[in-house]
Amino acid sequence: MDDLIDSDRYDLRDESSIRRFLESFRHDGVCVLPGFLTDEAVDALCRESDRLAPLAHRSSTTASPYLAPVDESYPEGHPRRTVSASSVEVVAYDQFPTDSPLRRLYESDDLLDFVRRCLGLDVLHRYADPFGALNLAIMRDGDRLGWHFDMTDFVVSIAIQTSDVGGDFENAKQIRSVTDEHYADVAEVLNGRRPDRVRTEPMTPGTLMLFNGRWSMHRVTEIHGPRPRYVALLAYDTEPGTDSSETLKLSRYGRLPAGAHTRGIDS
Ligand SMILES: O=C(O)CCC(=O)C(=O)O
Repeated sequence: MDDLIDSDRYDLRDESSIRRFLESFRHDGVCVLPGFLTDEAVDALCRESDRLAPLAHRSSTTASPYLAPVDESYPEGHPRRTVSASSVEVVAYDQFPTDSPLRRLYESDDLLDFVRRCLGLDVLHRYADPFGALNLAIMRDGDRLGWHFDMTDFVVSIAIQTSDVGGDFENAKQIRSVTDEHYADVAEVLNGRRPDRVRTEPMTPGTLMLFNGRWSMHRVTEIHGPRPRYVALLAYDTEPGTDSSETLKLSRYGRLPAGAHTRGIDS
Protein backbone atom coordinates (compact mmCIF):
# COMPACT_ATOMS: atom_id res chain seq x y z
CA MET A 1 0.00 0.00 0.00
CA ASP A 2 2.85 2.37 0.85
CA ASP A 3 3.89 2.30 -2.78
CA LEU A 4 0.41 3.43 -3.90
CA ILE A 5 -0.45 6.30 -1.54
CA ASP A 6 1.63 9.47 -1.62
CA SER A 7 2.75 9.32 2.02
CA ASP A 8 4.73 12.59 1.76
CA ARG A 9 1.47 14.35 1.03
CA TYR A 10 -0.96 12.24 3.09
CA ASP A 11 -0.11 10.73 6.47
CA LEU A 12 -3.04 8.39 7.11
CA ARG A 13 -2.52 8.62 10.87
CA ASP A 14 -2.22 12.39 11.20
CA GLU A 15 -5.00 13.53 13.54
CA SER A 16 -5.11 17.17 12.49
CA SER A 17 -5.39 16.35 8.75
CA ILE A 18 -8.13 13.85 9.45
CA ARG A 19 -10.01 16.49 11.48
CA ARG A 20 -9.80 18.86 8.49
CA PHE A 21 -11.06 16.21 6.07
CA LEU A 22 -13.93 15.32 8.40
CA GLU A 23 -14.86 18.99 8.76
CA SER A 24 -14.92 19.38 4.96
CA PHE A 25 -17.02 16.21 4.55
CA ARG A 26 -19.51 17.27 7.24
CA HIS A 27 -19.74 20.89 6.14
CA ASP A 28 -19.71 20.49 2.34
CA GLY A 29 -20.78 16.86 1.92
CA VAL A 30 -17.60 16.32 -0.05
CA CYS A 31 -13.90 16.00 0.66
CA VAL A 32 -11.51 15.97 -2.30
CA LEU A 33 -7.94 14.75 -1.73
CA PRO A 34 -5.90 15.50 -4.89
CA GLY A 35 -2.68 13.54 -5.42
CA PHE A 36 -3.70 10.88 -2.90
CA LEU A 37 -2.03 8.27 -5.09
CA THR A 38 1.50 8.54 -6.46
CA ASP A 39 2.02 9.09 -10.20
CA GLU A 40 3.45 5.54 -10.43
CA ALA A 41 0.30 4.14 -8.78
CA VAL A 42 -1.90 6.06 -11.22
CA ASP A 43 0.09 4.58 -14.12
CA ALA A 44 -0.26 1.07 -12.66
CA LEU A 45 -4.03 1.55 -12.14
CA CYS A 46 -4.44 2.85 -15.71
CA ARG A 47 -2.68 -0.23 -17.07
CA GLU A 48 -4.78 -2.48 -14.87
CA SER A 49 -7.96 -0.70 -15.99
CA ASP A 50 -6.99 -1.14 -19.67
CA ARG A 51 -6.56 -4.88 -19.01
CA LEU A 52 -9.85 -5.27 -17.11
CA ALA A 53 -12.01 -3.02 -19.30
CA PRO A 54 -12.90 -5.76 -21.85
CA LEU A 55 -14.58 -7.71 -18.99
CA ALA A 56 -16.95 -4.88 -18.09
CA HIS A 57 -20.73 -5.11 -18.29
CA ARG A 58 -22.46 -2.19 -20.05
CA SER A 59 -25.79 -0.89 -18.79
CA SER A 60 -28.03 1.98 -19.80
CA THR A 61 -30.83 3.41 -17.69
CA THR A 62 -33.33 6.24 -17.78
CA ALA A 63 -34.45 7.62 -14.44
CA SER A 64 -35.40 10.74 -12.52
CA PRO A 65 -32.84 12.40 -10.18
CA TYR A 66 -34.41 10.28 -7.43
CA LEU A 67 -33.41 7.12 -9.34
CA ALA A 68 -37.07 6.32 -9.77
CA PRO A 69 -39.44 6.16 -12.73
CA VAL A 70 -41.54 9.23 -13.61
CA ASP A 71 -44.16 10.00 -10.95
CA GLU A 72 -47.16 11.35 -12.84
CA SER A 73 -48.85 12.60 -9.69
CA TYR A 74 -46.52 15.63 -9.96
CA PRO A 75 -47.15 18.46 -12.48
CA GLU A 76 -45.32 18.51 -15.81
CA GLY A 77 -41.80 19.95 -15.57
CA HIS A 78 -41.45 18.85 -11.94
CA PRO A 79 -38.13 17.13 -11.05
CA ARG A 80 -40.05 13.96 -10.16
CA ARG A 81 -41.24 13.91 -13.79
CA THR A 82 -37.87 14.75 -15.34
CA VAL A 83 -35.76 11.86 -16.56
CA SER A 84 -32.30 11.61 -18.00
CA ALA A 85 -30.29 8.82 -19.58
CA SER A 86 -27.16 7.26 -18.11
CA SER A 87 -24.75 4.69 -19.48
CA VAL A 88 -21.66 3.12 -17.96
CA GLU A 89 -19.59 -0.06 -18.06
CA VAL A 90 -18.64 -1.73 -14.79
CA VAL A 91 -15.99 -4.27 -13.79
CA ALA A 92 -17.16 -6.12 -10.65
CA TYR A 93 -15.09 -6.94 -7.53
CA ASP A 94 -14.83 -10.65 -8.36
CA GLN A 95 -13.19 -9.78 -11.69
CA PHE A 96 -10.15 -8.14 -10.06
CA PRO A 97 -7.26 -10.63 -9.90
CA THR A 98 -5.73 -11.39 -6.49
CA ASP A 99 -2.58 -9.41 -7.33
CA SER A 100 -4.53 -6.35 -8.51
CA PRO A 101 -3.19 -3.05 -7.07
CA LEU A 102 -6.73 -1.67 -6.87
CA ARG A 103 -7.88 -4.72 -4.90
CA ARG A 104 -4.85 -4.36 -2.62
CA LEU A 105 -5.76 -0.73 -1.95
CA TYR A 106 -9.41 -1.56 -1.21
CA GLU A 107 -8.50 -4.49 1.05
CA SER A 108 -5.97 -2.49 3.07
CA ASP A 109 -7.02 -2.06 6.72
CA ASP A 110 -5.05 1.20 6.89
CA LEU A 111 -7.19 2.68 4.11
CA LEU A 112 -10.40 1.37 5.72
CA ASP A 113 -9.44 3.00 9.01
CA PHE A 114 -8.49 6.27 7.31
CA VAL A 115 -11.81 6.43 5.44
CA ARG A 116 -13.72 5.60 8.66
CA ARG A 117 -12.07 8.44 10.55
CA CYS A 118 -12.51 10.95 7.70
CA LEU A 119 -16.23 10.09 7.70
CA GLY A 120 -16.40 10.48 11.50
CA LEU A 121 -17.66 6.93 12.06
CA ASP A 122 -17.02 4.51 14.93
CA VAL A 123 -17.28 1.44 12.74
CA LEU A 124 -16.99 0.85 9.02
CA HIS A 125 -17.06 -2.40 7.07
CA ARG A 126 -16.19 -3.23 3.52
CA TYR A 127 -19.30 -4.03 1.52
CA ALA A 128 -20.23 -7.74 1.53
CA ASP A 129 -21.48 -7.61 -2.07
CA PRO A 130 -19.20 -9.94 -4.08
CA PHE A 131 -19.72 -7.69 -7.14
CA GLY A 132 -20.37 -4.24 -5.69
CA ALA A 133 -17.64 -3.98 -3.04
CA LEU A 134 -15.16 -2.61 -5.57
CA ASN A 135 -16.06 -1.42 -9.05
CA LEU A 136 -14.16 0.03 -11.94
CA ALA A 137 -16.57 2.38 -13.74
CA ILE A 138 -15.68 2.95 -17.37
CA MET A 139 -17.30 5.66 -19.46
CA ARG A 140 -16.67 5.96 -23.18
CA ASP A 141 -17.49 8.37 -25.99
CA GLY A 142 -21.19 9.28 -25.70
CA ASP A 143 -21.60 7.97 -22.12
CA ARG A 144 -22.83 10.17 -19.28
CA LEU A 145 -24.52 9.92 -15.89
CA GLY A 146 -27.64 12.05 -15.59
CA TRP A 147 -28.37 14.29 -12.60
CA HIS A 148 -29.16 12.16 -9.56
CA PHE A 149 -29.09 11.82 -5.80
CA ASP A 150 -27.48 8.71 -4.28
CA MET A 151 -29.33 6.42 -1.91
CA THR A 152 -26.31 6.11 0.39
CA ASP A 153 -24.65 8.52 2.82
CA PHE A 154 -21.20 8.22 1.34
CA VAL A 155 -19.28 7.07 -1.71
CA VAL A 156 -15.51 6.73 -1.91
CA SER A 157 -14.06 7.13 -5.38
CA ILE A 158 -10.62 7.30 -6.93
CA ALA A 159 -10.05 9.06 -10.25
CA ILE A 160 -7.76 6.97 -12.47
CA GLN A 161 -8.04 8.41 -15.98
CA THR A 162 -9.94 11.37 -17.41
CA SER A 163 -11.56 11.38 -20.83
CA ASP A 164 -10.29 13.63 -23.64
CA VAL A 165 -13.30 15.95 -23.34
CA GLY A 166 -16.25 15.99 -20.89
CA GLY A 167 -16.60 13.49 -18.05
CA ASP A 168 -16.76 16.31 -15.48
CA PHE A 169 -18.19 15.49 -12.08
CA GLU A 170 -20.70 18.32 -11.57
CA ASN A 171 -22.17 18.85 -8.14
CA ALA A 172 -25.10 20.92 -6.87
CA LYS A 173 -23.84 20.81 -3.32
CA GLN A 174 -26.41 20.07 -0.62
CA ILE A 175 -29.29 21.25 -2.75
CA ARG A 176 -31.84 19.36 -0.65
CA SER A 177 -32.03 18.52 3.03
CA VAL A 178 -33.73 16.01 5.26
CA THR A 179 -36.58 18.49 5.85
CA ASP A 180 -36.91 20.15 2.43
CA GLU A 181 -36.60 18.71 -1.11
CA HIS A 182 -36.11 22.23 -2.54
CA TYR A 183 -37.85 21.16 -5.75
CA ALA A 184 -37.72 24.67 -7.27
CA ASP A 185 -33.93 24.83 -6.93
CA VAL A 186 -33.55 21.27 -8.23
CA ALA A 187 -35.74 22.13 -11.26
CA GLU A 188 -33.59 25.17 -12.04
CA VAL A 189 -30.40 23.12 -11.98
CA LEU A 190 -32.01 20.47 -14.19
CA ASN A 191 -33.03 23.20 -16.65
CA GLY A 192 -29.51 24.67 -16.68
CA ARG A 193 -30.75 27.97 -15.23
CA ARG A 194 -28.58 27.92 -12.10
CA PRO A 195 -24.94 27.45 -13.17
CA ASP A 196 -23.99 29.31 -9.99
CA ARG A 197 -25.34 26.36 -7.95
CA VAL A 198 -23.14 23.86 -9.79
CA ARG A 199 -19.46 23.31 -9.30
CA THR A 200 -17.10 20.84 -10.97
CA GLU A 201 -15.23 18.74 -8.42
CA PRO A 202 -11.59 18.49 -9.49
CA MET A 203 -11.25 14.76 -10.18
CA THR A 204 -7.69 14.74 -11.49
CA PRO A 205 -6.13 11.25 -11.74
CA GLY A 206 -4.93 10.08 -8.32
CA THR A 207 -7.63 12.00 -6.42
CA LEU A 208 -9.55 10.28 -3.62
CA MET A 209 -13.01 11.72 -3.07
CA LEU A 210 -15.36 11.16 -0.13
CA PHE A 211 -18.83 12.23 -1.18
CA ASN A 212 -22.28 12.33 0.35
CA GLY A 213 -24.59 12.25 -2.67
CA ARG A 214 -27.80 11.88 -0.71
CA TRP A 215 -28.29 15.64 -0.41
CA SER A 216 -26.12 16.83 -3.30
CA MET A 217 -27.43 16.31 -6.83
CA HIS A 218 -24.60 15.34 -9.18
CA ARG A 219 -23.88 14.11 -12.69
CA VAL A 220 -21.04 13.16 -15.01
CA THR A 221 -21.14 15.16 -18.23
CA GLU A 222 -21.05 13.43 -21.61
CA ILE A 223 -17.69 11.91 -22.56
CA HIS A 224 -16.18 12.78 -25.95
CA GLY A 225 -13.17 11.22 -27.59
CA PRO A 226 -11.50 7.83 -27.72
CA ARG A 227 -9.89 7.84 -24.23
CA PRO A 228 -12.19 6.17 -21.66
CA ARG A 229 -12.81 7.75 -18.24
CA TYR A 230 -11.82 5.37 -15.41
CA VAL A 231 -13.05 5.78 -11.83
CA ALA A 232 -12.76 3.22 -9.01
CA LEU A 233 -15.71 3.05 -6.61
CA LEU A 234 -14.92 1.64 -3.16
CA ALA A 235 -18.00 0.55 -1.20
CA TYR A 236 -18.35 0.43 2.58
CA ASP A 237 -21.19 0.23 5.08
CA THR A 238 -21.64 0.92 8.77
CA GLU A 239 -23.38 -2.48 9.10
CA PRO A 240 -21.49 -5.74 8.52
CA GLY A 241 -22.69 -8.12 5.80
CA THR A 242 -24.49 -5.54 3.64
CA ASP A 243 -25.21 -6.81 0.12
CA SER A 244 -27.14 -5.40 -2.83
CA SER A 245 -30.36 -6.86 -4.24
CA GLU A 246 -30.47 -9.35 -7.10
CA THR A 247 -32.35 -6.74 -9.16
CA LEU A 248 -29.48 -4.29 -8.84
CA LYS A 249 -26.87 -6.98 -9.56
CA LEU A 250 -28.68 -8.07 -12.72
CA SER A 251 -28.97 -4.53 -14.06
CA ARG A 252 -25.45 -3.35 -13.12
CA TYR A 253 -23.43 -6.55 -13.71
CA GLY A 254 -25.74 -8.60 -15.94
CA ARG A 255 -25.37 -11.70 -13.76
CA LEU A 256 -25.73 -13.15 -10.26
CA PRO A 257 -23.14 -14.81 -8.02
CA ALA A 258 -22.62 -18.54 -8.69
CA GLY A 259 -25.18 -20.52 -6.74
CA ALA A 260 -27.63 -17.63 -6.49
CA HIS A 261 -31.02 -18.28 -7.99
CA THR A 262 -33.66 -15.67 -8.69
CA ARG A 263 -36.37 -16.06 -6.08
CA GLY A 264 -38.47 -12.93 -5.71
CA ILE A 265 -36.75 -10.36 -7.86
CA ASP A 266 -36.00 -8.17 -4.82
CA SER A 267 -34.69 -10.87 -2.54
O1 LIG B 1 -18.15 8.31 -11.83
C1 LIG B 1 -18.25 9.18 -10.97
O2 LIG B 1 -17.35 10.01 -10.78
C2 LIG B 1 -19.49 9.31 -10.14
C3 LIG B 1 -20.32 8.09 -10.09
C4 LIG B 1 -21.68 8.37 -9.52
O3 LIG B 1 -22.15 9.46 -9.37
C5 LIG B 1 -22.50 7.23 -9.16
O4 LIG B 1 -22.07 6.06 -9.43
O5 LIG B 1 -23.58 7.44 -8.57
